[in-house]
Amino acid sequence: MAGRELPFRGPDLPALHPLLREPLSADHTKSRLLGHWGTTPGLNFVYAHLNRVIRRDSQEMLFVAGPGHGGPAVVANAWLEGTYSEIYGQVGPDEAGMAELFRQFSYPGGIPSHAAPETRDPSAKAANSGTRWPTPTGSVFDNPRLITAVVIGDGEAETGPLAASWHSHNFLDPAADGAVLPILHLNGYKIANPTTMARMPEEQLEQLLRGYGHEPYFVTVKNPDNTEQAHRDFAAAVDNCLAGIRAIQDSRRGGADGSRGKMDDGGAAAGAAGSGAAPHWPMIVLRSPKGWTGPRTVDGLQVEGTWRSHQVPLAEVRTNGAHLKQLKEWLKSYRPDELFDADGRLRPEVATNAPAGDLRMSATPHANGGLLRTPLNLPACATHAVGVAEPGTERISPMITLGSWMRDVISLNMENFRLFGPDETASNRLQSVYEVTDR
Ligand SMILES: Cc1ncc(C[n+]2csc(CCOP(=O)(O)OP(=O)(O)O)c2C)c(N)n1
Repeated sequence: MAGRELPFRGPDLPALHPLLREPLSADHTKSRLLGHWGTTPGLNFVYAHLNRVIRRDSQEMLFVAGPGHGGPAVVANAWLEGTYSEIYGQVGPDEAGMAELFRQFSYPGGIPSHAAPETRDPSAKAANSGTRWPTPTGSVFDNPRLITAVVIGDGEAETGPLAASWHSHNFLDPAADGAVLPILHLNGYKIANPTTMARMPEEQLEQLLRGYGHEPYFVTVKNPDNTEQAHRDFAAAVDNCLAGIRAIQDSRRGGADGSRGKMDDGGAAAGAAGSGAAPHWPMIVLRSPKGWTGPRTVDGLQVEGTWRSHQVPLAEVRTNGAHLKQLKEWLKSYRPDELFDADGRLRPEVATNAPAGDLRMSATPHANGGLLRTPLNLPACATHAVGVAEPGTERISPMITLGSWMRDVISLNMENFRLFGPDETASNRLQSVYEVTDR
């Protein structure tokens, strides 16, 4: 996979010095600044914590970023884990590679500022707020070892598709399927306005989420400077969620034949945690400041913890010396020399925080259909052909004919094909499929 070229290389920039080993000057920056900072620290925080449990438990996990505008987070983590360099050989795991990564981010011939399918690192991701929860649910169907973590922005949570997605766990069978771990990220703002969920009284939000069938664990970053507290609290919440997921699954899997629960028994089999009661799937509500760890104020106005951090918090670094100085201080605050060695490679003690090989969320085969798909065994259409001696004389339903072909497709591919529809399989005349599969 190494060495794949990007299709087109945009204009060259003056040398970028990502590790700030040269004094930062205005022409080390791009003329057009583009990207979404506000959501990014939250995504990084969650990603790092998931890495901890992946390593501890050898847990297969998939990461879905509902706030797909936080492209910097998913791209950076794919690079830090080495996956990005394995795919794009010219973006190596060193200072030169980092400079090229920074150059190509949101730049002609490079990669989009949003997490996007055309960026070919295989981490699961989304570019559009609100539309992605079906991805995690689908990813764990018949995938009992997988946990898919999905970060949901509070702005995204106000969209119709996302609001409907809270019900999707009702389609999961704890015996045969994996689990989805929703992480509702209340950073308080969408693009330019406050969000409703972040302003609900906590008790009301808790009742709402319980009503949807979840067991919410709240983590609140009360003091943005006290990152240790935040890390401890979030780690405990992740541990509680994993324990809760395993308890639900164990209670349904012990001695079970692994077959799927049926929805036509009133949902009891699909939702039961042993006793027949529907389980409350664990989830996390993370309240953290938007743009956490970024510039606290700019030009006398609060930025961290407000909507002003949504995109580019320091927009005038080329023309405003105070902004440039703040940018330097901000970047230095991450102490790059403690993270990277003289060649710009991640220091081994830092690199080991990420899992290895296929357990890396950026490399998981669960997000790479090209590695997992197997061809369908398709019956010949001709065996379902309908003889029409003369046009307009016979009454034959094309949908019923299609249904009998679909029946044969299902019976030949019981392990890797599923017909999925909310309600209209029979009313759309595909009922022959019920000869070989349950509703
Ligand atoms: C379907 C869709 N509509 C609109 C947008 C434009 N958009 C980009 S960011 C954003 C706000 C997202 O807010 P939130 O989910 O709270 O994310 P965060 O605050 O973490 O950035 C919107 C509406 C989008 N990306 N997708």
